[in-house]
Amino acid sequence: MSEVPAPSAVRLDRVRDLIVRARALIFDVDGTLAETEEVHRQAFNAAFVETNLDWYWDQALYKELLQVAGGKERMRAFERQRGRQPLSDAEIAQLHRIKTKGYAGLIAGGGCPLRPGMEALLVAARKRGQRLAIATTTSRDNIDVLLTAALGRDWVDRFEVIVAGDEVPRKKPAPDVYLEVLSRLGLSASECLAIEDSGNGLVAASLAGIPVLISRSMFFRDDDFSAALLAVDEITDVTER
Ligand code: XBP
Ligand code: MG
Repeated sequence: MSEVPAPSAVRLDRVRDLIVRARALIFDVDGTLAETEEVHRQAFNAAFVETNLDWYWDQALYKELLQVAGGKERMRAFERQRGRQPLSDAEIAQLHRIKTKGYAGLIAGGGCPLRPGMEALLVAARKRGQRLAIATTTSRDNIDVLLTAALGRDWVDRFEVIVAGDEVPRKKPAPDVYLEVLSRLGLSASECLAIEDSGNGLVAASLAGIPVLISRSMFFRDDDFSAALLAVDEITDVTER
């Protein structure tokens, strides 16, 4: 990947200003709040073993498959690639339930810490009176197990609006989850700031008209973030002077 030029001081200041002025900060979950996709990958592979499927997703393959948002949709896309006898929707749903249970066990067992600077940003935003929301493709159960481990049981009190993947008709890169968050907040897109990690997330928030700050994550480093306000390696690159 070609070296990405460091953001200019002017651009950094502009984004810092937007972070503190936005009426609401809207957070993606996987890859953004925490580096969870490696845990998801392990949970998928454990589910394939448990159901005697001869599927195995190594990191290179998972990186490709992650272009498809949504675990059920990702398994369906993988199946199409293999051109084998398709699983029924009920079998895919059952496989996803097993995977989700396994993910919960991995997170509850070992946890997956929030990325550097994320909790401090949540605390600072609340102190400034900013409204906080979540717009994610994953399930509410997965959000709960991750943020309970990372922030404690009262994590949910920090977020005024939470919209999960299956609660809207279309997953990212469609804007549905972000449009639903804006509607429930009663705010316009330009009053908010979305914090994301992937190209699909950038497209989804941008289609909803929301400015986007990217915190690059493990599997999406090579995505095109040219439409973002700014792309940084860690949120601390912009929140900590
Ligand atoms: C990332 C996703 C999810 C996870 C797996 O969501 O695309 O599908 O990879 O979780 P985010 P599920 O929008 O938070 O980055 O198996 O529950 O889909
Ligand atoms: Mg993400």
